Amino acid sequence: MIFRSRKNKNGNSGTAVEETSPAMSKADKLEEAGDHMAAVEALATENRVARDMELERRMVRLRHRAGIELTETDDSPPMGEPDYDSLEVEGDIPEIDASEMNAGIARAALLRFGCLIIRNVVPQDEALQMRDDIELSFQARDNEIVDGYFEEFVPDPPYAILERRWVSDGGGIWAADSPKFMFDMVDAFERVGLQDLVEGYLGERPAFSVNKCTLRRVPPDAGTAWHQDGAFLGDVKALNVWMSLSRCGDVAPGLDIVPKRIEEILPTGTDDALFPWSISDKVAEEAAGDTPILRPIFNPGDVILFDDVFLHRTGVDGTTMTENRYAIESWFFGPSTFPEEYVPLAF
Ligand SMILES: O=C(O)CCC(=O)C(=O)O
Repeated sequence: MIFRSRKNKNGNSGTAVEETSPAMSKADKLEEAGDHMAAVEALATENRVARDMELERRMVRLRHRAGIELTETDDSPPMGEPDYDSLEVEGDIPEIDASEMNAGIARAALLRFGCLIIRNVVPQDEALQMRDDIELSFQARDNEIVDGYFEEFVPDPPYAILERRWVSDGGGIWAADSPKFMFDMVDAFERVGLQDLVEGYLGERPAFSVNKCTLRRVPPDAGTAWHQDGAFLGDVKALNVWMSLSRCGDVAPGLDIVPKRIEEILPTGTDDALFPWSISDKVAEEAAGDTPILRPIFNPGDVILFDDVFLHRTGVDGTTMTENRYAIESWFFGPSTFPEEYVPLAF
């Protein structure tokens, strides 16, 4: 938003009046014409030159409106083809460098091992900056400061937000509640090729959501529970891009994972399971069978991809870990399978 002083008849300055920036005017026209994502692009171009909270806030709103349209579809094109020939695995878990990443390898890895680790996806200094920004978002939320790092997103009716409290109690902030972070995150995902990878993997332009795109700050004594996200997402075509923004798995909580393809949703809420949707140790160990349960070490900017049937939990050890872990958990959906009670965003 530009503020310009309005001069009176004598040429003296009077009250300041608001004037819309050229990028905002362009976005207004594009939105009126129904092209929400072109409006996002116009604002993003301007925002890369001069950061502006108003633009960042508007982009979240436009992504939401584009997401509503995107998810009003019954089309479900086939998912990307797996490229088994390019998948070389040493050890128990497939791992590649960002320079090798593509949708075919990701599909092959998830179909064989349930997951794929990709190293160095975002440069470390950028990942650490994002870590600091997550910390600032938490501070803004905890001190009730509304400044672009944190402000609660209110969706267009009839969409409603029901479980924000549940996420914040679990050490998370929704990316949509941090317009500044959302801009940096989407920009980084686009720049490093994650957007193309997700689209190639799902076989269509993905939707993501307010509810399941979360910035995480996890302390060493955090709670944990084995789970498959499909237990509460329902029957979805989905991919989670989980990106570590600080070293974890040794000094800070990582992820405990069962690196094998599991086709079905396992029984939840049995034995010592903590929640109706979580899985007991007994069921998790039986499901793992001969597959070792791993706790990989991640550095800032590393990614693990997995889907809704992957068995995992937060990997905590209150006795040896001393630091918080920062990460992005971002779930992408084939639009026709978008979870009904979630609030859509276009990527
Ligand atoms: O970040 C964590 O510790 C948990 C992540 C998780 O459960 C998920 O990404 O589905």
